[in-house]
Formats: sequence, C-alpha cells, structure tokens
Amino acid sequence: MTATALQRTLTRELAHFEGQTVKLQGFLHARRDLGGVQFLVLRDVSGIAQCVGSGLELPLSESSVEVVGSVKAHPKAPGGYEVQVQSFRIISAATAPTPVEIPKMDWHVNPETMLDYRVVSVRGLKERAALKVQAELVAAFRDHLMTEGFTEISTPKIVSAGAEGGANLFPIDYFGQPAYLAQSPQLYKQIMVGVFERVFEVAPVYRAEEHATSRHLNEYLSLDVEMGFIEDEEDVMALENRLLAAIMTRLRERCETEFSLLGASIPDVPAHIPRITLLDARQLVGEKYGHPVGGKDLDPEAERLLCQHYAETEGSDFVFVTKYPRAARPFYAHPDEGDLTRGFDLLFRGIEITSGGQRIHDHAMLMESIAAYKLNPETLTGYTEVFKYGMPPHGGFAIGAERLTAKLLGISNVRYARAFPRDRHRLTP
Ligand code: AMO
Repeated sequence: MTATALQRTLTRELAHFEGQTVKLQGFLHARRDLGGVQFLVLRDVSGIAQCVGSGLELPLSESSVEVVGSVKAHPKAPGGYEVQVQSFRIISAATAPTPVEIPKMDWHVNPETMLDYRVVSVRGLKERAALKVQAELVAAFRDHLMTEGFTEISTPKIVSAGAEGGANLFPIDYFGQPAYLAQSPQLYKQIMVGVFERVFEVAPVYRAEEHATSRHLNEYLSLDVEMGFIEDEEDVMALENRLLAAIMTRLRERCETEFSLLGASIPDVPAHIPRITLLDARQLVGEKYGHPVGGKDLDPEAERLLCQHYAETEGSDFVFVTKYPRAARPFYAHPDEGDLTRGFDLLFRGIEITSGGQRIHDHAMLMESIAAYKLNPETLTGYTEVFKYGMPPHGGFAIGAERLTAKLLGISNVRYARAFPRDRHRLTP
C-alpha cells in the first residue's frame, strides 16, 4: 500500500498495529535530537506518540505534520509503542516559535502568561484534558436528562430584566433601549415548564462580578434544569443525585486518561447525598471547627469545612445544604416554614456547585413575593403572566460547569475550566 493510500491512524490505536505501517497526522508537540537520532512527539486528538527518525528536516513545534512509519513495542514510549519514521511530511508549518513551551506548561507556574497565550496554550495536554472532561460531562448531562423525559431549550441571553437580583448585571444598549446580558435562564426555564414539563439548557450566562476569585467568572456555562409536577424540592435533589451518578459513570467510562493525567479521582456519588439545613450547617462549622458563623449564607471557608466534615464522617464528596432563609434567596424561591425557603445548594469538594429549589407557582404568592423583595412588578410582567395559566408546582437547579469541572480535576481556578475565560481584566483572547 502506498503511504497516501493509508488510512490515518490515531496515536491511541498504535497497540493494534504492532509491526505494521501506519500514517499519523497531528501537531509536532516536542522534538529532541540525540546524536543524530531524532525523537519527535506527535500529538493528535487522542494522545501523543513518540516517533523516531534521522535526517528529517523538522519544522517548528506545533506545525501540523504527517508521519508514516512502522509500529514497534517500546516500554519507555508513551502508550508503550513508538513509530519508526519512514516518511515525514509537513502539512502546515508553524511560522513562529510558540510563546509558551506547550509540553512544559503547568498552570501552577504562570497562569496569567498561559491565559494571555491561550490560543496555543489551550493545546496543552492538561489544558485540553480539562475541556474534554467538561465536554463529556455536558454530554452526560444531556443524555441522562433525555432518558428522564427532559427537553432541551434555548432561552434569550439578551434580556430586559435580571433574574437573580440586580447587583451583577451587565447592561447593554439594545438599539437605544436598556437591556442586560442574562444572568441565568431562570425565568424562561420556568415558563418552559408550562410547555414541556421537564426542560434543560446548556448555555453561557453572564455575571458582572467585580471581584477576582478562583471561583467566579464573568461568563460561565450554566447547566440548567427545571421540572414540573413535583411534590417539593426533595424531588429536585433526587433528580440531581441521579444525574450526578450518571455523569460520573460516563466520566469513568470515557475520561480515565484525562483524570490520570491530572492526578484526579472520580468521586463516588452516594445513593442518597447527605442533607443538612443551612442553620444546622452553620451550627456545625461553628461548634466543630470554631468557624465564626454570621451573614445569611455560608462563606467559602464554611463551605470547605462542611465538606470536610461530610468527607470524614460519611465518605461523601457531596452535601446538600437545604432550607435557605428568604433573605439568601431570590424572589422566585418557594417559601417554607417561618422565613425559610425550599431552596438548596449542593456543595462538592469544598465549594458550591449548584443552587436550586422549588419555585413559587401560585400567581398571588409570586406577586406578594415580588412586592416583599421591593422589585418593580412591571419589569417582570413577561414572566409573572404565565402564572395565571395553571403552572404546576415545579423546581430545578443550575450547575456551574466550570466549578464542577475544576473540582473534579483538582484545578485551582475556574478560569482553566473554560477555553477562553472572561474575568475582571480579561476580554481577549
Ligand atoms: P446561582 O446564582 O447560585 O443560581 O448559580 C448557580 C451555579 O452557577 C455557578 N456560578 C458561577 N460559576 C462561575 N462564575 C460565577 N460568577 C458563578 N456564579 C454562579 C455556581 C452556582 O452554584 N437560577 C439559579 C439556579 C436555580 O435555582 O435553578 C442560579 O443561577 O456553581
């Protein structure tokens, strides 16, 4: 067979081709010259392969190249096989050296530089592993919800009013009218319960967070779910429990390489994720860890300590914090006894990855809540109208995809769980 007639082989398939000639195509990840013997590492979508040749005119790193050669077992080569080069072709030559050395990058070294050069640094094995895990996680999210009868929806990202409170809205000029980038699909996903009963959306949302933290982005991927005909928020938590189990099963099946590359482990999702009320949670971190409790929510340290407690006592990486007070929840949260709501958060490995809960579905109750929150009902008419038309009891939640990805993989900052993060100071690339 001539070289050009050969089918392309992926680097991860080399084991099946021992002793045969293969054609690899990919990027020149790394190169080394050892006394006339040339070692090149070719990177393709599936991994890397070591190729050995001599007398080759090698282009700059990151050029896309083709190698035709024979596959030999080699215990020290990545994957246990190497390719002895018979012919080498440059498909598209890099015209400049890369500003960061891709094989040597590490996000603990100089994160800002890596983000500055994200268009190429994102090709790094660890960088892309994080994005690959996120892609699988999103696919599992979709697949599982579809098996439970959910329909995917797509809601506007240019909106006339905020859904989660006014503080962190990005204003935009919409042909002379004031408008905002959507903070969440919250109000629309509820409306769509009236259409499909069970809906989900995978889409970016926008938060004008002024502060730079390791858990906040200004644009993040929100995995939203909303479900009608529920009894109460327990149904919603049970759904999220099943969904997370399905996500982890898929990651175990498809992302073993990425997890081992990042030295991370896939959590077991308990059949029943432990639950604790917010009040009890605050008492627990106060009494057990001496962490001062105040404010209306858990602060990041309290979240960390609560997770530590559940990891140590119940072996669970997850915990639901339930029954948030109204003061800590938006106007649409369904009230519970006293000044509590049926809102919950889910914490995972020390950080909140989800907010959710049951929503108000009764029109009169909703109007009262809007008044109690001192919101202008006129700005919410497009939403409140639908509650005149038989909306069933419903609830849902949203998972921050970058937070979940980062915590799964032990990545210290959510920015590395997004291909092109938008943060307080970063609008490019
Ligand atoms: P909330 O505002 O708590 O709830 O957001 C839900 C989840 O989204 C993630 N998240 C963020 N991730 C990165 N950067 C940010 N700035 C950021 N803000 C939030 C977190 C958080 O748990 N409408 C409700 C959800 C619902 O009740 O269905 C909402 O948006 O993981």
